Amino acid sequence: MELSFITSNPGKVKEARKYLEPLGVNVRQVNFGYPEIQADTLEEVAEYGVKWLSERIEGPFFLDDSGLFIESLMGFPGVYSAYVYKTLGIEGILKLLEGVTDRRAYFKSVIAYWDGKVHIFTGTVEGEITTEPIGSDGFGFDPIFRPSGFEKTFAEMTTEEKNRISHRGRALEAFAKWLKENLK
Ligand code: ITT
Repeated sequence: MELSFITSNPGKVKEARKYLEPLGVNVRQVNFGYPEIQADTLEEVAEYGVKWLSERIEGPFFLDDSGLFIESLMGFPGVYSAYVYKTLGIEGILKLLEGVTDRRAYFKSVIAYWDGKVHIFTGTVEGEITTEPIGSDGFGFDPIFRPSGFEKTFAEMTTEEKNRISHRGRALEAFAKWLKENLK
């Protein structure tokens, strides 16, 4: 079967394909902008987006709303991660954390799937923000995020390595399990 992944981010699509293609699901990237409302949680943003899209897009589809939550910044940039990435960027985050010793952070990913109603799948991964960007793979904040228990940043990992432990990998795993059980 074919599922549309509504996203502007090819890095997300690459990760999703690794999980869903083995199930026989062909993932098609559809770059169709949708409103990302200002809300307190990624779940609310994802749910609003999926409902808005359901009135404009045919067939089953899903989207992924993610964020980086930095403990010493009270969870910032969190739901504002896309905007902060585009404005402050990685260097801006490193500047905000200059001299800060508590560098704990986590990524969270919310996948919202629409098949006539909304199904939500989430995943998180804990780690820390490095003091400089390291690595050139992945996308977004990957060069400054080192998951707990690992020596490498996400940007130093292959897609497979990142998927095994990442927020999106966890959410995709739950989504894939659900698809397997429900698409028989
Ligand atoms: P779409 O909304 O079009 O899917 P986006 O890149 O804007 O793409 P999000 O709003 O979900 O996606 O992402 C918020 C920000 O967090 C964005 O700047 C991403 O680059 C970054 N981000 C999301 N997932 C990430 C990951 O796995 N590794 C590094 N950065 C990530």
